[in-house]
Amino acid sequence: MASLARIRNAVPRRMHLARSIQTAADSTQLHQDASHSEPFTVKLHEESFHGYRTDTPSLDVEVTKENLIKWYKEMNVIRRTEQAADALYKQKLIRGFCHLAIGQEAVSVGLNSATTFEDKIISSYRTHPFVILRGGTIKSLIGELLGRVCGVSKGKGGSMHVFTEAFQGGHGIVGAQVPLGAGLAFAQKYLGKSTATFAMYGDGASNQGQVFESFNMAKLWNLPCVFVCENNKYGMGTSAERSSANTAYYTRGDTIPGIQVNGMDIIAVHQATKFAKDWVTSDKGPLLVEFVTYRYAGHSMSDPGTTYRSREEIQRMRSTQDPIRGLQRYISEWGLASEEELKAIDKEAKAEVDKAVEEAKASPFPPESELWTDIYSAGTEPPFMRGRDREEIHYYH
Ligand SMILES: Cc1ncc(C[n+]2csc(CCOP(=O)(O)OP(=O)(O)O)c2C)c(N)n1
Ligand SMILES: [Mg+2]
Repeated sequence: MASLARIRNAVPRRMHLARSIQTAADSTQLHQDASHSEPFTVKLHEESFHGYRTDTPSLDVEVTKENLIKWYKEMNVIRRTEQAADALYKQKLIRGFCHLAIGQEAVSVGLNSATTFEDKIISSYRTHPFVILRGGTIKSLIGELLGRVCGVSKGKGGSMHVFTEAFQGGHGIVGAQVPLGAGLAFAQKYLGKSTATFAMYGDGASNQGQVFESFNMAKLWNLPCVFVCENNKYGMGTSAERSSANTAYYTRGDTIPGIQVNGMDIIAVHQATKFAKDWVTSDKGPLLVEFVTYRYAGHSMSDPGTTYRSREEIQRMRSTQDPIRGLQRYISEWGLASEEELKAIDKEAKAEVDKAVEEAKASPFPPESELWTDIYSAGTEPPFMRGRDREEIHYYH
C-alpha cells in the first residue's frame, strides 16, 4: 500500500543517464513484496512539473506493477505499429499523408491511462496511437492507412482522419480541433456530465488565433476543457524557438492556469492527466497542460527530418530520453520484471502487429459506391451530388 512505501526524497539515482527528469522508487520496500501486486509509491524528479498560477501535481505517485507493465506493452505495440506503417509507406502500400508519433508514446499512453472512454480526446493528424488505445484495433488502424474496408473510417479517411467512439479524431487542419474540443467540453457541461475533454494541439498550432479564442470562451464559460499542448519542439521544419515568442506554452492561457510536464516520462504524464481531470471536473474551469516531448521521425513521411536539426540531436534524445527505454529501466531497476520478460513483451507486440498487418492487407478496398456514403446523416442528403467532373452525378433520391 502507498502508506507502507518509504518515499525517498534523495537525489535521483540515475543522474548519469542525463534524463532531465526522472522518477525514483524505494527498492527496499519493493524487494520485501515479492508479488508486487500491491500499489506502491514512487517519487518523481522535482523538475517533473512547472506551474503557472497553480500548484503542481504531487511528486508522489501511486502505481502498480500491472499498470507499469501494461503501459510498457502499450507503448511497445504503438511503436511497432508505427514502424510497420513506416515500412508500408515506403513500399507504397500507404499513400497520401502519414504522420508518425514515434518518440511521443508516453503522451498518448499516459493520457489514456488516467481517463475513461467517457472523457473526450480530440487531436490533430498525429494520432495513430489513440485508435489502438481507445476502442480500435491495430488491424483497423493499419487497414485505414491502407485504405481498406476494415479501416476505422472504412478506408475513406486515411492516416489523418481516424476516429473511434472514444476518440474524436483525427483532424488535418492545424488547430481546428481546439475549438471543436471546447465545443465537446461545452456539451459535457451542458449535459451535466462529470467528464473532461482533452483538446490537443502542437507547438506550431499554438500561435493560431482560434486557439486563443477557444481559451477565452472556455474560461468565460468555465468549461471542463484541458488544453493539451504537445510540444514536440518542431512544427514541420520550424523549431519552437523560431515560431513562438514565448515557448513556455503552459503560461499562454492568460487567466487560465497551466502546468508543464515532462512528456517523456509516462509516470509524470499519468500523474498530470489525473490532476488535470480532477481540476476540470471539480468546476475550476479550463487548464493548460504542456507535455514536453520529442518527435524522432520527420514531420511526415516526405520529410527526412534532418535538414532543420542535427542527427546528433535526434540521437541524443533517443539515447537519453526515450519513453519506452525509460520505463523499461524503472521496471528492471525496481525488480518488477526480468529482462527476458520484457523482451518477450516486445516480441509479442511485434508478432501482434505483424499479424494485424497481414489481416489488414487481406481486406478489400471499399467499393466505389462508398464514395457517396457517410457525407450526410441519413435522411438529410440533397437530391444529388456532383462527383469529380460534371458528368459524374450521384442521385440520392
Ligand atoms: C491551417 C493549416 N495551416 C498549415 C497546415 C500545414 N501544416 C501541417 S502540420 C503543420 C505544423 C504543425 O506543427 P505542430 O502544431 O507543432 O504539430 P506537430 O506536427 O509537431 O505534431 C503545418 C504548418 C495545415 N495542415 N493547416
Ligand atoms: Mg510540433
